[in-house]
Amino acid sequence: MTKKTSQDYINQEDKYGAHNYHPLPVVLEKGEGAYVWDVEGKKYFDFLSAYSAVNQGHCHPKIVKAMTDQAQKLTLTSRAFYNNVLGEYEEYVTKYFGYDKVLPMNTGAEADETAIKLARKWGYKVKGIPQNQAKIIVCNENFHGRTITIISMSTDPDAYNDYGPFTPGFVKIPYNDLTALENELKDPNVAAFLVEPIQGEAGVFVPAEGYLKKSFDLCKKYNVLFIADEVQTGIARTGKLLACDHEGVKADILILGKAISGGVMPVSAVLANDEIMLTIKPGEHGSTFGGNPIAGKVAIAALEVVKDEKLAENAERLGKIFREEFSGIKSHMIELVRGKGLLNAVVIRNQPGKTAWDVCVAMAEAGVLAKPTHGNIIRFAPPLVITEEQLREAMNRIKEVFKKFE
Ligand code: IF1
Repeated sequence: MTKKTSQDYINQEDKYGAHNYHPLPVVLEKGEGAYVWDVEGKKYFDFLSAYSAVNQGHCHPKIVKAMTDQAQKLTLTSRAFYNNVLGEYEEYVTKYFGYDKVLPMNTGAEADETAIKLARKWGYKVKGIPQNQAKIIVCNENFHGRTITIISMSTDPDAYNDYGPFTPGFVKIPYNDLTALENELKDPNVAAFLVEPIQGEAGVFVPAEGYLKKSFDLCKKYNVLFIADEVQTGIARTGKLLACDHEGVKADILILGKAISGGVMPVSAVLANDEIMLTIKPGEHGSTFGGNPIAGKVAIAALEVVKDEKLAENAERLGKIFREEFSGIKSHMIELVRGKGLLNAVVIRNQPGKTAWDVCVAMAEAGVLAKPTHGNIIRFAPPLVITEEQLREAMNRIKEVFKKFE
């Protein structure tokens, strides 16, 4: 039996799988720390981290152990009964982030949907918005997931084309625009403002210093909930535990996903205080796997790793080095580099044969994996466990790649 090649796996996925992605032609088989290996045994630096889900590094032994130990005991009870892990996890995660309560879900999209339901419920039950009139303000170029309601908020045709009719009740404003926000907040039917502290998918748009704090203060002025979607920016990615921490903002509703599990399984969480969280009564929301015992143990381990290994501090320090090094690359292809912590992006001046995709293919050959977004932006987000030595080695390879395009 000859060993299957990368192309064999690519052909297999092409034949039997939906074509809802266009991956780089790399077939991965193993991951450890900041590295992944393909089926031919080639080693790469992972500079995508599964879109910031693998902040703790691939297959972190402590997190994997938490998963395998629990998997031998009890994997799933559903919420029809109690179990001896959920309460432990709920206490741990609420104290970790400083909220009264958590509503456990699985994917980021489910957590965003949960936050939208919470905001609407609070709008009707507490703020007194007339039934079915609640509005939620969102930003242009947002990304909050792929469900019908979430793409109803989207301004990206690739996200919403041919998926109508759409969920009503969303007001779109420009990101990083406080005047536009205040104009909409004056509407008494607004329940919440849902925002990414940094717009990841849009291309790592970092808003002006103070935008989050001023947005939060405006929301309080008009009795509107401030909801932070930290699915991608959270869990130490931007150099603080949460991106909102850079401005001392404590969201009314905090949405977490991805790296809350270290990327070993889908875990997401919505955190809020009692006035908001207790508007949902028994039987009014739920999920089969939400809060399952394995998820609870995995999330505790993943969050302990963040603190024990000082991942936020590492992201802050190495992110500065990354942006300094990148700014030093003399290439007509590089328009700019931006980001915070180890969530960075490089904007490429695309030309035929010299596009962001071409750069990513060349980087893969050089042993560095990254992927373009929106055609000309390359996101660089290595696991936060990367060492300075590894980062500099990867940077040297990236510099060589840009030299080849000169
Ligand atoms: C894809 C990127 C896209 C997110 C924020 C919620 C979710 C995401 C801020 C939903 C998910 C993922 C989804 C994945 C690629 C990746 C992504 F921004 F991270 F790069 F798509 F824009 N809030 N982002 O970033 O979480 O349901 O996926 O667990 O759909 O292609 P999910």
